[in-house]
Amino acid sequence: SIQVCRIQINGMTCTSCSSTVENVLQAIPGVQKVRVALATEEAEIHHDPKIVTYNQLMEAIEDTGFGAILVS
Ligand code: 9UX
Repeated sequence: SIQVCRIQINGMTCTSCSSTVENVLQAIPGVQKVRVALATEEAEIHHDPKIVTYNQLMEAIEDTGFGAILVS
C-alpha cells in the first residue's frame, strides 16, 4: 500500500532547488507522487515502502546536496 512520508529539506533557496529535488524524487522507482514546498521546506512523498524506503528517499535528497530530516 502507498504511504505518505514528510521530509524536511534544508538548504533550498529558490524554485530551481525545489524543482531539482522534486524531479529527483519523482524519478525513483516506487515513488508515486511528490510535492516539494519551498516555503515550508517540506517534501510530501507518496511511495510504496516495499519498493523504496524513506531512508532511501532521504539519501536521494542528500545526494542532491540538501539536508533531509524525517518529519513523519
Ligand atoms: Mo537556486 Mo538552489 O539559484 O541550489 S538552484 S539556489
